[in-house]
Amino acid sequence: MPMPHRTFAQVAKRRLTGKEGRERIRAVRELIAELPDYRNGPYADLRKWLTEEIEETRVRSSAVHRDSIAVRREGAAQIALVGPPNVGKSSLLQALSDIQIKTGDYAFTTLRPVPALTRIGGVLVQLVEIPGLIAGANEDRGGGRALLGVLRSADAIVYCGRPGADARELRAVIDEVELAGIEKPSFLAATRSDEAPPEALAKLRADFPGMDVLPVSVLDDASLEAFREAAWALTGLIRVYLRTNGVTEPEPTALEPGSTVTDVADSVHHELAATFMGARIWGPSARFEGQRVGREQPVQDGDVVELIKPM
Ligand SMILES: Nc1nc2c(ncn2[C@@H]2O[C@H](COP(=O)(O)OP(=O)(O)O)[C@@H](O)[C@H]2O)c(=O)[nH]1
Ligand SMILES: [Mg+2]
Repeated sequence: MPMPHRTFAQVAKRRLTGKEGRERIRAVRELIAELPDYRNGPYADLRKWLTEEIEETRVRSSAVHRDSIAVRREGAAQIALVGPPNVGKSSLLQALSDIQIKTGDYAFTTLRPVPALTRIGGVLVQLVEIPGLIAGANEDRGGGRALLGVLRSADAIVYCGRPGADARELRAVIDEVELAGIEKPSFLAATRSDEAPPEALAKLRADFPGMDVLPVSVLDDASLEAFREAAWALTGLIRVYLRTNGVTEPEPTALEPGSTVTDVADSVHHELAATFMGARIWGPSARFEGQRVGREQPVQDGDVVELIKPM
């Protein structure tokens, strides 16, 4: 006759109290071994809870070393990727950059933020994977405070959720970020979308109605390109291509939103900003190609600008 599940839960809590690290994991394993082997119902719930305890204990032990995590900023903007374990964050980071990151089909493969540079329309942008952000992060569970600190300093956040996964996992992550008072431009990447039946994608959209949802798969280059452009749009930055003697430079200049032609000139040379006579402009801001504009003309993402230098 197995112990009633409520009694078992009490015994389990008592046996885990005050234990951390390896000792706690060993105690959890012993408890799991003692559980009756039901697939459903209260004993199955207990097994799930205990299994999660193992992961969370691991995260907590590694958290001792992550009180302050500084991710050195590189590139024109920093975008954090955050979501539950195993949704494909590392894979996405890897597909978008040329770094090698360990991935695995189990929880918490990576425990620290991992930065990587990706090129978006010729501009380098830093992506940072934030692994292991769990419910209770605001109380520093799983070293959550330091992770939230990284999110706070990012320019934008891409939430990652796998269609078909338990929505509560992603909800918990979003709740922690909101609880921390962090508000950034963001969208929801529906990861591993090649594996997702249309109903699962529709359900993800329904579960997170306030968010823009972008399906992405590391196996689909077009989806990766769409991801890059959506991530760029989050930064609010403007890419302007300089044109000199009729030749457009392939690498754009990244400028703050609200920039003008004078800021473009300033990015080339301060002195030029003081003396240039206006510009010709092609692209989204131009009423017609090669339009002549004044020094205060605002620029938009994708504009081509030829500065008119003094004689
Ligand atoms: N089919 C498919 N599998 C993926 C995709 N992205 C990740 N995976 C797999 O999902 C598992 C978890 O990926 P990982 O990047 O480690 O997830 P993370 O824990 O969120 O960093 C690995 O087995 C990956 O190979 C995807 O776009 N399509
Ligand atoms: Mg990972």
